[in-house]
Amino acid sequence: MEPRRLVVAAAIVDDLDEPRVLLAARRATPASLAGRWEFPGGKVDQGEDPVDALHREIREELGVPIALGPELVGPDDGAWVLTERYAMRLWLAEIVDGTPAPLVEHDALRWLGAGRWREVPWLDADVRIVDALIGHVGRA
Ligand code: 9L3
Ligand code: MG
Repeated sequence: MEPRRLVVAAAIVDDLDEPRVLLAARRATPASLAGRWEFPGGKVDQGEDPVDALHREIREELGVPIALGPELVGPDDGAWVLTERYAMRLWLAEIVDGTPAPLVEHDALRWLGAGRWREVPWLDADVRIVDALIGHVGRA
């Protein structure tokens, strides 16, 4: 059995010190995931540092630089198992400059206000991470 491929993603919030608003991205591709919402991010390349990969992915996907806050450590060796093929690490983040846009594999972005972080159909694998994030920041 192959080890799971590592995916990195960002929980982009309005303010790392006091998160109220969370950025969700709607997948346009692949067809099996289209229409569902996720934390933006993607696969770490061979030999690439995970944090470097996250900055690269968010620049590619949303066109903006981010600053990272704490990692939301998962229950599976610190990661979040998504599927048989993928495990994910996720960091809180905020945008440093500019306005994000759905450039590559998303067709919509939405800022979810306080109390509304569950109000989009997240990817199945991301649902429990949203719940953990809400617990972590102590608000939704
Ligand atoms: N995935 C799940 N939740 C996420 C992200 C960024 C990715 N928040 C899953 C979807 C794909 C796989 O991980 O099956 C690889 O992601 P990508 O490289 O297609 O973004
Ligand atoms: Mg991606």
